[in-house]
Amino acid sequence: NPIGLFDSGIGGTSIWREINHLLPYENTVFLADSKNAPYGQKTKSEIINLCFKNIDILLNYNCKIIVIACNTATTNAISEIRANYNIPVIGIEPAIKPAATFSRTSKIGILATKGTILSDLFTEKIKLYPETEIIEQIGYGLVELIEAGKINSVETKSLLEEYLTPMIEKGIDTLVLGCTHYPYLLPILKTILPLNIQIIDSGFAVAKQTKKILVQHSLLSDSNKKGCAVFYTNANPEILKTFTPKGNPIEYLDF
Ligand code: DGN
Repeated sequence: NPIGLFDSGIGGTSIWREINHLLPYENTVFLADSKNAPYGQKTKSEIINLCFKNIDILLNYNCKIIVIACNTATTNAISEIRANYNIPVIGIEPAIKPAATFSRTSKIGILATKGTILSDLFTEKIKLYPETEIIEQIGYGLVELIEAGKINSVETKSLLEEYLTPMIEKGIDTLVLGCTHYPYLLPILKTILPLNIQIIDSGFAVAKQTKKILVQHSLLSDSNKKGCAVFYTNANPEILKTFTPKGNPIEYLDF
């Protein structure tokens, strides 16, 4: 049975890549709910309902585990999801702990969606690091630009400069990418950030956690075969295609 992943759009393919890299023998089904992107601007109950809808579809494909490849969905809905589904669920949250541990200036920046930054879960988590100065920034507009395939646009670069300059001036040495769309901005981020600022995201940690839980539940597939992947989107498949490795089926699905 496949691993089921979903995101409020195409960004979660960055998590799919990490999982596929670590577990190449697993089958995967990825749902890109681009029609409803960005979740970051929606209310908690809207986000919960969208998550339930996505998980119900993934369960129709007999998924054995669900990976929420979206920080906004995780931080707003993971408890409700775990309370309603009897299947292992892996979530993704901004990597505050590794950032706080690695930072030498004890100043870290976090770039994430409004939904993530304003969530109760995130607000509680940052309280655990009173010694670290955490500079939060909502990435207004970035998900929309990425969804529109405008990663390398002047607009994207100037928004990033606007969001990051205050953090750079305050002396951060670590930037947390708290949205699964943002790893696709790495090439531009590297042109904006000084070399001493390290950039971290949670992709690899999520892949490792997925493997751990599969092992715990005896759900890991036979590592001698190669897994296959299917990507579904409820928006333009051509854009999703540019975010997935060649040769994988990408299909339009009305959901
Ligand atoms: N990719 C989502 C996340 O990680 O939060 C954000 C997309 C959105 O809907 N705002």
